[in-house]
Amino acid sequence: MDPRVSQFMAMIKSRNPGENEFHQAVQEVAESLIPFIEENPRYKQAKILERMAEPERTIIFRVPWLDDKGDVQINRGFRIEMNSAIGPYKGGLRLHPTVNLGILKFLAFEQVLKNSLTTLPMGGGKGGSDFDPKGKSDNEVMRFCQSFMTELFRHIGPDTDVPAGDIGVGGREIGYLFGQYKRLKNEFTGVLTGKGIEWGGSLIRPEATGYGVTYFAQEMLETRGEGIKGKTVSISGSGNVAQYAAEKVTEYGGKVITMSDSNGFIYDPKGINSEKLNCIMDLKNIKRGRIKEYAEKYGCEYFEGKRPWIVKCDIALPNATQNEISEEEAKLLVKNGCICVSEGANMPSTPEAVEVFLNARILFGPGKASNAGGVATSGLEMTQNSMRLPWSREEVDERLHIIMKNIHKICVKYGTKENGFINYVDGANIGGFVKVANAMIAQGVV
Ligand code: NDP
Ligand code: 2IT
Repeated sequence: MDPRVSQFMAMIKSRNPGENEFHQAVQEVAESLIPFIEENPRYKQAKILERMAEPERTIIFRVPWLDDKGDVQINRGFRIEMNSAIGPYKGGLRLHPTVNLGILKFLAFEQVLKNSLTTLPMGGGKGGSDFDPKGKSDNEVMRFCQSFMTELFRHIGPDTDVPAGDIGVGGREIGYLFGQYKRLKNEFTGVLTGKGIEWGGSLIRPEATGYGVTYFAQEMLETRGEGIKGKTVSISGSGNVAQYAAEKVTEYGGKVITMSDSNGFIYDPKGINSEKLNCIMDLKNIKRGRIKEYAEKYGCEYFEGKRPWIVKCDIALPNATQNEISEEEAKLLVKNGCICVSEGANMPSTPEAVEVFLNARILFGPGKASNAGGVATSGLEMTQNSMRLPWSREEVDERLHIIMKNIHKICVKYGTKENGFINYVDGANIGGFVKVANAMIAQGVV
């Protein structure tokens, strides 16, 4: 490792002990940025990277609520307000039993660079709780969300910090959170994104991350004269991002052959067409069931406890969670002929897997670039809320598509190497950094 990176990482690790995912995210960025910063001493003098790795504010709070039996439950709530140099803090809320400070700091750190790449005026933040929505009734989820917002509301606002969804937070949860915020503040504002269409939401926001990840894959493929049409595509996850990635891939003429949840994956070599996808949407969004039921219904294979990367595909879209592609799985993907990985999840590839993809010179789109369509469309929701004027489906989708093309261009600008290879990791890290860094310098030591 570059000794400047190891020195920087030693400082990060000693200041943030035990926060492994945060270390991982910072290190990946530091490896791209430290050589760039050496060439641009004003960033070094102003200690921009050191400042970016320290949240502006971290809020941790108790979330007590009553379950359906009347028993008291206690969860921990978080909001990391990472960086507001280019706009209000912006980023999702995650509800999952694994949530801890280190995971949310990694997500908030990534979010700052991602939001900058969208070209919209949004700073970065992330929050959530170790609450597990699985197996909870709607009423329990509502009581949890109301309690969570009863503390969070004093820290957020449409010009301060604008949360949205992430794992375990979709339309239902945003509804309960919004209702409680409005009640506490007596204000109807665009304080959250991912709202329902009847009460300030944007068309295409539910679809945006999955569509964006597909648009980004298509852009990458076009640099090599290729496209999604006719390709086999492995998708992990079966939640918000996975569902709409599957929809767009199918629309582009690709064949989706896998989807998964935390228990295992289904392999449908005939392809998950739109009718079958509707069934998955119903299974996951309404019945809140397991992906295994798809295999039973359509008579295809189900692999319990396995991830989809063991089957042959042309394109892989990891859309579930962090560190879901190991080094071994990355090697298998490459060996089986995979030419493109576009990350819908945040940091789904381990550092070793990323190295495998880059060494094999395949097209690798890191999450902060390829999954930025979700937050970008949240930015468009904020714009519509400010204007008090909703846009049509076509208008929002077109803007999303243009933003994804622009992010691709930024990656090409900052990531193209002398031999012509586009390193999208460097491109996204440097491209996202410059705007935030310049804003921080202009605003002084704050
Ligand atoms: P959802 O909660 O809608 O779906 C998550 C999916 O991933 C589910 O299929 C879930 O399975 C699976 N999953 C979650 N945790 C794990 C785990 N530890 N191991 C295996 N599978 C897991 O979330 P989203 O689709 O919104 O988010 C997916 C990813 O995309 C996350 O990394 C998120 O940060 C990222 N992302 C989301 C955006 C958005 O707008 N929603 C925007 C940009 C990125 P199960 O049901 O069994 O838990
Ligand atoms: O990781 C992400 O970019 C998100 N979960 C979406 C955040 C947002 O504010 O829409």
